[in-house]
Amino acid sequence: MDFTTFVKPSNGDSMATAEATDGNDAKKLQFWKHVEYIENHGKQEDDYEYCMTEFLRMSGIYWGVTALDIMGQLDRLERKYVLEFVKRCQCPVTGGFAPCEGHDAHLLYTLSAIQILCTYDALDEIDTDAVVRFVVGLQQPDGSFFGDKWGEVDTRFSFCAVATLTLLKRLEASIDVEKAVKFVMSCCNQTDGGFGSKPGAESHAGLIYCCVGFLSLTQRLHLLDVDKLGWWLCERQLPAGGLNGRPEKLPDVCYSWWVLSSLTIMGRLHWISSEKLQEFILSCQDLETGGFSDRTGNMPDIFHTLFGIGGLSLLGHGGLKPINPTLCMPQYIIDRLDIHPQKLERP
Ligand code: GRG
Repeated sequence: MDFTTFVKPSNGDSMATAEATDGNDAKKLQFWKHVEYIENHGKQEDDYEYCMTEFLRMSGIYWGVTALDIMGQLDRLERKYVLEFVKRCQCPVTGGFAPCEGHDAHLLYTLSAIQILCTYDALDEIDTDAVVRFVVGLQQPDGSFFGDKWGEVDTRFSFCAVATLTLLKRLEASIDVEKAVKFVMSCCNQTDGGFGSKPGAESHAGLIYCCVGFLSLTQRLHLLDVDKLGWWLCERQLPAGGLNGRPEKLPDVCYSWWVLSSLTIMGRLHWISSEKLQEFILSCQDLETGGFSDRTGNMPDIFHTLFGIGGLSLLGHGGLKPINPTLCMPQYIIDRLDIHPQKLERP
């Protein structure tokens, strides 16, 4: 697969090198450098890291497409080639999507594929009935979801299933929503109000996003202990401003998405210091190449780039389009689809 074809030919000098640099750069969003970083990501097909991440290529494209769209720069990618790649990854047998050709279909990449198709308003170009059959076939008698035919169960897959069906507008008419809710609630920990990957598993901000997002999509946010969970989530902010994913862990830019989106859905975004978090996120920009890393000074990657930009959008940073906290897609697309994930008002 030639990913270079996803990127439109450059029509001038590198914007990254043309952008002036000064001592305050780490405090400002390096907008054009990030745009160029995402464009270049698709050109590095001989790069070791790029090759080693083939198994998650579909999600990588979703991260890049979404970040560019939030920055108003979606037209830098070739729509036609992105869509051709996505369509080649739909499995003719199961109906689900693989991360790239030659791999097995999985719920994780099926959601990413549907998110990309929605962004390009191209759902009519694939067999959506087959996708619904794939998702429905993965629900288990206890309401949980396998990620694929190999049978791993995880609350991430519950989220991916309901998010995919919501985007296809087939949620109520397909799976057993009540049982799915019961399973997710069985993963809630009474001590901190958080959620883990399965019943009894430790609370983790990434899985909390999946479960809060799941409850937002199924209109069941009343089942949350919002004050207890909100308190645990805002305790994730460390003195230097960054957020970790559970106690005693290091901060990581990606929790700017998992924690902030959950707090936003619960109407409690104001419980953390926006100013200090923005400072931390901006300190994780690579001032030379663009892109965001997990922590200050580390190598950037496309995953942290989306979640850095997504976090800044949730915090209302200028120059970025609003992002939907439940589906991690630009709000204008969610509006176009006429989808309404539940969100609590600030008390
Ligand atoms: C549509 C945005 C979107 C997502 C789809 C797959 C998924 C749903 C969500 C993944 C949520 C998740 C589990 C995120 C955590 C990712 C991460 C950085 C895990 C690292 O965990 P550890 O234990 O790191 O290695 P810590 O930070 O705890 O030390």
